[in-house]
Amino acid sequence: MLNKKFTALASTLALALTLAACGKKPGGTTTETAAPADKKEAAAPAAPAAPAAGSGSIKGKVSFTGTAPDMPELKREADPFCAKTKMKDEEVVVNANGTLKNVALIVQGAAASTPDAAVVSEVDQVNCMYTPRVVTAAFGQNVKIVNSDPILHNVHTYADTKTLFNRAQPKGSPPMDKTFSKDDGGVVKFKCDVHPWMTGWLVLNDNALNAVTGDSGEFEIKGVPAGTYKIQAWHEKYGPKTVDVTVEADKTAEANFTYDGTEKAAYDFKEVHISLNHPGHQH
Ligand SMILES: [Cu+2]
Repeated sequence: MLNKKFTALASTLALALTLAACGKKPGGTTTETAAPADKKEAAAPAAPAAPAAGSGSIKGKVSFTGTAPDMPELKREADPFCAKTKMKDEEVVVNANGTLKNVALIVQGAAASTPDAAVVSEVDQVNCMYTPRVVTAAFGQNVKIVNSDPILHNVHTYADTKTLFNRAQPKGSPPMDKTFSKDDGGVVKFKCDVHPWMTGWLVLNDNALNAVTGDSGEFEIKGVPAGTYKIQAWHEKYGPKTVDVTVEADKTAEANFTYDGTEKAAYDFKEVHISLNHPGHQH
């Protein structure tokens, strides 16, 4: 998957940044520099170049303990093409295993990094729905917006209530390549003025150490440089939650979240996002 591609790349960049920033302390203190015998997953490709830093993974699950809200059928009759496919409102999707879908997870406090221009996050418009509904990207990373439908959509993006751009994308048009900056905030909302039910979300972060939950409610973020971070979960209706996690080289740390359905997104995600970043992070 794309996510893996840019996660791996981001980790390489992050590692490089870490090394550049910290320098190599000659004869420095032995922090958690893994003793060679400790290396269980020696197959990890990132290891050989930088034995002093290393990276691990973060794995977790987003549980939902409340009553799953109804998913009303969307009224799409106004457009004959859209009307052909019945769709439900996916603002809240509770999975069969009691987990929450479409929750974005971002690693805060890791070195800022933007993946190579070839690594893109993609949002498609399929059957008059943004697909996937929630995507993540690093600031400055390419976001490719595709229209696979045989009809006109217009991509209207918002930071809170402010329009970032609003562009028609008629049937058969080439994908739009866009990048977003820190000034756009932590969350960008996608709407279509032709089809008012269409909603999508782009969650942005300083780095590409991001994930979104799917049908299992689980996530895994690989290539996280060893260190302590805040992992932030974000759901469009229920808002952000944060967990502290320490990642050790070649190990998998756990970060689990629980929503009970009483939470409310205050749309102050931007503020939360910025205040939780390390003070010393780079742009
Ligand atoms: Cu549309």
